[in-house]
Amino acid sequence: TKQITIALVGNPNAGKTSLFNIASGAHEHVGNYGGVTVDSKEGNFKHSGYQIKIVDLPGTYSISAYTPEELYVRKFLIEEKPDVVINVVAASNLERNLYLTTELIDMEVPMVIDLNMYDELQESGSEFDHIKLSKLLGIPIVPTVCRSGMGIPALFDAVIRVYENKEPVVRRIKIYYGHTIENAISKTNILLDKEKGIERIFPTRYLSIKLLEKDAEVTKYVKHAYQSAENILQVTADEIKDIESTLQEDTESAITNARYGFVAGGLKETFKEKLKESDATR
Ligand code: GDP
Ligand code: MG
Ligand code: K
Repeated sequence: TKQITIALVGNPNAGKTSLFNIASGAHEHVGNYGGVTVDSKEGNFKHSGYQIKIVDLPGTYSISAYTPEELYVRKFLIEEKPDVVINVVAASNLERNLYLTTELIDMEVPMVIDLNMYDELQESGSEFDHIKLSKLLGIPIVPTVCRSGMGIPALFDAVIRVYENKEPVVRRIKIYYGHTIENAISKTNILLDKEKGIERIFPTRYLSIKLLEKDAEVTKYVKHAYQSAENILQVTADEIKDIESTLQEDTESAITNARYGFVAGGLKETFKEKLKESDATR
């Protein structure tokens, strides 16, 4: 049998541990994540002829590497390179949950979105065309209720299809950061790609975005791995200055806002929130 590793990535309380428990038969504590230690749990199970190792990672709202949890998740994705990532998304709070999704898209990881808490979405009366969003993103989206197990076999079927490259989804979207930032990304991409003989552990576009975000870890990595680092970082610093004078905001906020804008745009086309009565009668 073939062996693959799946990592669960998502906000706290999205249902990662519930999914982990059902899939692997484990009995990990489900509830509020309040522990001080940051670690992951591993379980094993079989699905469609595969021996699957499933890893329950700490919950995070972002993977920008500002908290120990975020650093842990990012390091895991980069160093362990799971075969497929399941991005567990709480359907009850799409806007906030999908922010992390934009970062996973930038990292270009093979992924499936688990649209969990589907029961709550249905009870809310809101309408969400997840099939349309899936097509917009180029990422399979599978509804589940991890509390009961609904949808979980279909979720792992999608994981296997992604692993085997059999998902009908043709092309994965890229987050569009707006004309000014995209120009800077392209320039940095060229410099990064010019250097030969580098083991590319990050996608080039991701490195460029992170350099523009002044990400300390990625900057350190580029310094260490690229012979022309000095030039690359100088050019990036100049680009940052240009961006900030053009947009009148720092590049970190511009990039963060573009991610939120991307999510809002996708939801505008696919999500119709049912207003609570108290809202509607006001
Ligand atoms: P984690 O923080 O991502 O590991 O999330 P947990 O698995 O600990 O789940 C957080 C809470 O959501 C728990 O109370 C679960 O019982 C509940 N939960 C998980 N999945 C679902 C679901 O699909 N529907 C509903 N209504 N609750 C869920
Ligand atoms: Mg958990
Ligand atoms: K939890």
